Amino acid sequence: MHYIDLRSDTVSHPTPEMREAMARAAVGDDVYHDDPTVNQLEAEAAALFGMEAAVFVTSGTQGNLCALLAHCQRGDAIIVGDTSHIFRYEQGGMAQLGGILPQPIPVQADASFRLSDLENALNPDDEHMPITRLVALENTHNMAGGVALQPEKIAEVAAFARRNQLKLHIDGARIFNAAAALGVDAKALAAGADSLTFCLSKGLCAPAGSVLVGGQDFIRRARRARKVLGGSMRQAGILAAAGLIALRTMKDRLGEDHENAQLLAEGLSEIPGIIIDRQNTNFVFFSLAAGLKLSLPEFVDALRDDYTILMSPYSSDSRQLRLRTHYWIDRPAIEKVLAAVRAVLS
Ligand code: TLP
Repeated sequence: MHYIDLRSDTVSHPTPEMREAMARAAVGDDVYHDDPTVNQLEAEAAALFGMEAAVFVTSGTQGNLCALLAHCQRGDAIIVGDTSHIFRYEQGGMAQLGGILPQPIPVQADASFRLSDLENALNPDDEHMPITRLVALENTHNMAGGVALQPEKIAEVAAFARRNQLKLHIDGARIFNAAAALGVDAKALAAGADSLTFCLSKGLCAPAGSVLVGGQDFIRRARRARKVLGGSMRQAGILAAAGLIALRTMKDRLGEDHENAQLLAEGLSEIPGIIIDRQNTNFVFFSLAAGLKLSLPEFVDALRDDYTILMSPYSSDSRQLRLRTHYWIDRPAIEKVLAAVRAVLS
């Protein structure tokens, strides 16, 4: 059955070109640094962000955790957004596996941090307190509705980090969406950062994998962290081959997904009973109006069962839904979704 799947961009499948490249990929044992396709992916990824080195990891979660383990010691603290993916949706891996204490601060609507919040969260040099070692940003910001963080805001945090001898890590799971939305080069969004993770398997359509970029010594430590997390793969060139296509051809078309998200939001806003909450990049958040007869589960079930359209409720206790556009959601699919929502709510 063919579904129009708007639950996330993680559901995107590899393209035919990726499958072809995967079948033909030259491979070796990546734990011996012998896989030419992985090496190529890492070299291209590092160059794209103006960093010295890169390591191919299994997922965004693993990339972020490898970064924190490589930057911090047990007992260190990091300043992180209270709605960030690292803090909320990665099982507290930093604390669970790394003995690192998260110090959450509020994330503003534009995904930035207030300087006063950063300053208040920074521990003084006092033996009662953990040593603050790092600040983590997220771009685009998932819980802030997919908003792209502006380079000037990144620069402010980078300057704060430098002044206080902190490292700056960026969870750039969707950094190319941010670059497309802001009309800047991805490198500009890594300026001042010590490390950045980006995902190949979200809007870029690769079947699996993320890349962590940073300095040479940092990446050596991150590779050790990846090993202990069980993330070192062998003939991983099969996956990296899809990643190379993602980097070379898919990152530059993400603007289309943003246009489709905008069209979707515009169309939905004209349907009685729908309230658009936020639309940024490839994200659309909307709510069902309180007066509707239909409950949120009934709405989601009707779209799935009668129209083969998949949507995710944002949380079980709200009437909000979160949609993401991606490569496999084209204009005709947007039209079908709008017609289906109109029919379900009529
Ligand atoms: N996010 C997923 C879910 O985990 C919520 C999604 O569908 O959006 N950073 C950010 C900003 C993310 O949104 C995600 C995935 C990750 C990191 C983790 O990536 P993976 O799923 O590859 O571990």
